[in-house]
This record gives sequence, C-alpha cells and structure tokens, in this order.
Amino acid sequence: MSTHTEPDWAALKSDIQGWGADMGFTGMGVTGVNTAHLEPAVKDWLAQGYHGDMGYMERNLDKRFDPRELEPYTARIISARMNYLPADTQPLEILDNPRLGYVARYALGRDYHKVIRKRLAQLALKISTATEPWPAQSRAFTDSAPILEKPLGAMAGLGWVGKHTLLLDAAAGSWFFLGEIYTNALLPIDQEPVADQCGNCRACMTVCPTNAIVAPGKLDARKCIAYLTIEHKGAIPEELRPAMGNRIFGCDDCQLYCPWNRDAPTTTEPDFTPREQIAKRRLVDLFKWTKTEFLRNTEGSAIRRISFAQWQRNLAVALGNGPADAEVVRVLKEYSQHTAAATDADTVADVSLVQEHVDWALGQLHKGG
Ligand code: B12
Ligand code: SF4
Repeated sequence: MSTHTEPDWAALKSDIQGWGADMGFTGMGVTGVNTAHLEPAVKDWLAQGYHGDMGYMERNLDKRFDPRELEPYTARIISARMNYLPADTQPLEILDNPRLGYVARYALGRDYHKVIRKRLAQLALKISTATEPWPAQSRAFTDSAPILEKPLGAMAGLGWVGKHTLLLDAAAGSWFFLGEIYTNALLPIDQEPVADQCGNCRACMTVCPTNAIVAPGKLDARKCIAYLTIEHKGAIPEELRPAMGNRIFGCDDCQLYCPWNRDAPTTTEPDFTPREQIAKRRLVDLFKWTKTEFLRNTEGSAIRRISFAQWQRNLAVALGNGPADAEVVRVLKEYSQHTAAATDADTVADVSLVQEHVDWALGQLHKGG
C-alpha cells in the first residue's frame, strides 16, 4: 500500500499536455498497457519474412507485446507526436529531376532520435518533480526500443494506421515522428480511438514505386525504398533498382500522394530546418564527396545511420537511373580506378559493394545513351 498521497492525475495530465506543447510536441495521448491483441498481426508479418534482414524486429518480442516486460512499473504510456515536414522543400520537383538526389523529408534536418528523446526525458523529469513525494518512475523512447509505436499512438487517440501502415490523422496528416514515455503515473486514459478514414482510397498503394504495400496495412519492407536505402546493408536487388529513381535516402511517395497530407502542417521546429548541403543537391556532386566530407556534412543527421558505402551504393543506383551526362560517366569510371588502392578487409568489402552498383549504373547509362 502506498504511504504517499495520490497526485491529482487528471490535473497532471493536462499539465503534461501543456508542457509537451511548449516543448514542440504537436499531439499527445495516454493509453494503457494492453497490447497483446497486436501479437497475431506482427507474428504473421514476421512469418512472411517481410522484415528482411532487420533481425532486431524478431528479437525481444515479449517486450514488444507487453510494455511491462520492457519497464515493469509501466501502467500508462504517453504517446507524443512532433511534426517534421519542412516548408517549401519542393519534394515533387526534386523527384522529377533525375539529376538531383531525393532525401526523405524526415532526414533533412537534425536526427530526430536525439531531438525527441531528449525532450521526452525532460518531460519525464517534470512528471517526477510534479508528483513528489509520490514515487513516479518514467522512461522516454523514440524508435529506440522494441516498441510498437504506431499502434500505441493509435490506442492513445493520435490517429489511425493508414493503408501505408503509418499513423495518420485528419488534421495532422502523417508527417510526424512518434515518441513515448512509459510511466507508473496513473494518468486518465484516452478512450476514444480515431476511426479509420482511409475509405476506398488506395493512393499510397498505387503510387508506391516498388509495390511494397502488398495489402492495406501490410508492408513488405524488403521492397520498400526506405528499407533498401537505409536498413539494408548489402546489394540492392537489381530488379528493384530502376524503380528507386533518384531516391537516395528513404522514400516519401506514399505520404506525398496521401490526400490527408494535402494541407498537413509543416514543422516549426528549428532543429528540423533542412541542411543546405543535403536538401537539393546534384547526385554527381554528392557522389564526389570523400568519406571525410560525408561525415562532416551529415554530422548529427539521421543519414549517419548508414555507412559511407551504403551512401555511395544508393547514389550509384540513382546515377544509373539518370541521364548519361559525360560528367556522370567520367565520375563513375574514376571510382573504379581509385578503388584499386583499398587494402584492409572492411574497406575491400565496402568497395566491392559500391563497385558492383557503379558497374550496374554504367551498364544502364550505356544502354540508355
Ligand atoms: C521497422 C520500421 C520501418 C521499416 C518497416 C516499416 C513498417 N511499416 O513496419 C522500414 C525501414 C521500411 C520503415 C520505413 C519508414 N519509416 Co519506419 N519504423 C520502423 C519501426 C522501427 C518499427 C515498425 C514496426 O514495428 N513494424 C513492424 C510491423 C509488423 O508493424 P506495423 O507496420 O506497425 O503494422 C502491423 C501491426 O501494427 C498491425 N496493425 C496495427 N494497426 C493496424 C491497423 C490496420 C488497419 C491494419 C490492417 C493492421 C494494423 O498490423 C501490421 C502487420 O502487418 C518504427 C519505430 C517503432 N519502434 O515503432 C519506425 C516508424 C514506423 N517509421 C517511421 C517513418 C517516418 C518511416 C518512413 C516514413 C521513413 C522514410 N520517409 O523513409 C518510412 C515509411 C514506409 C512505410 N510506408 O511504412 C515513423 C512513423 C511515424 C508515423 N507517422 O507513423 C516511426 C514510428 C518512427 C518514429 N518514431 O517516428 N520503417
Ligand atoms: S516509403 Fe516509398 S517504397 Fe516504401 S511503401 Fe512508401 S511509397 Fe512504397
């Protein structure tokens, strides 16, 4: 039995929502820990092999299905969203220009993992202070633990899971990140789930360049360009390369063509301001970057989640999908010459990965022009 006076949970919840808004969160809801009903759909997804080589998706399933396995004190989950779409970045214009590299809108500014986790941790601290001497325990997450963030967000009333599998809201669209606070604070739960409003629309499914959305709400990640360019470490299957176009880090098509995103709010978060050296650059210039330039230009960005070899691999595919400009052909050919200098085992493996994609690109350009 607790010896401490119970805080006023309803008042605390409204305070948390106010603090969260001040910190830049654009929506917040509270849900309980009953997530066992998600187990069959996730297990089915894994059984189909849709996760590809994201081995971490198979691990810690007990924690994914029961938040208390991750943090035993958890009684409530606060789900929060933060908008990331920068204003005026002309995504369709970039996608239409095969000489430019398209980077997913979420990765144009500072890495959201750092931004969101830090703020949610500050919020968790505020909760502890506000409930004293009641012994609050909380922990903040964003994309950093075995958590089913989208279904939790849906349970907390932040939207519905669209056919593209992302969380979506009529007013907020889908250009937002999700993060959570697991807590023992007994905040009132948001009971009202948001109704699915996709209706008969299949825009995301038909526009997907690689047909990765195999059924409504079911994504074969192995075909998704976000997976191929970010998560996948090895060679990109040849049959998928042409459909990747100029997408060099992630993909947004299923969101760009979603009617609910037509008037979606843009971000006001200074940390998500696009970096000039990434936002609208010629592929050939990006391919010319040395490893040192890559590390410097992507410091603190989500792009640092991929290696330099993956970066060059993605660029080689995009160059192969573009026009056969003399400069492009020359730069690709030069790559083959300088790689002969590689000696240590890791570098040799990286170089042979990139080289294979460079050879493919040269073959494509030769065919085309
Ligand atoms: C693995 C992963 C990926 C993988 C696989 C994507 C996927 N759909 O699962 C890849 C690399 C492809 C990926 C891509 C992207 N990702 Co991602 N990803 C994740 C991660 C780490 C886990 C997601 C997961 O558990 N997948 C497993 C499958 C089984 O789960 P599921 O899709 O949620 O749906 C299943 C169940 O939830 C259930 N279900 C639940 N509700 C409903 C409702 C209906 C109607 C139905 C039918 C089923 C259903 O059925 C599904 C089984 O098929 C999360 C972070 C996290 N920890 O949650 C971020 C996360 C989902 N990604 C995010 C983002 C932004 C992206 C990209 C937009 C990035 C980009 N621009 O390149 C793309 C979008 C591609 C897409 N259409 O999904 C955001 C999404 C925010 C939002 N608004 O929803 C998250 C939440 C990260 C974050 N913290 O903000 N991602
Ligand atoms: S992110 Fe791109 S490749 Fe992946 S499901 Fe959406 S449209 Fe298809």
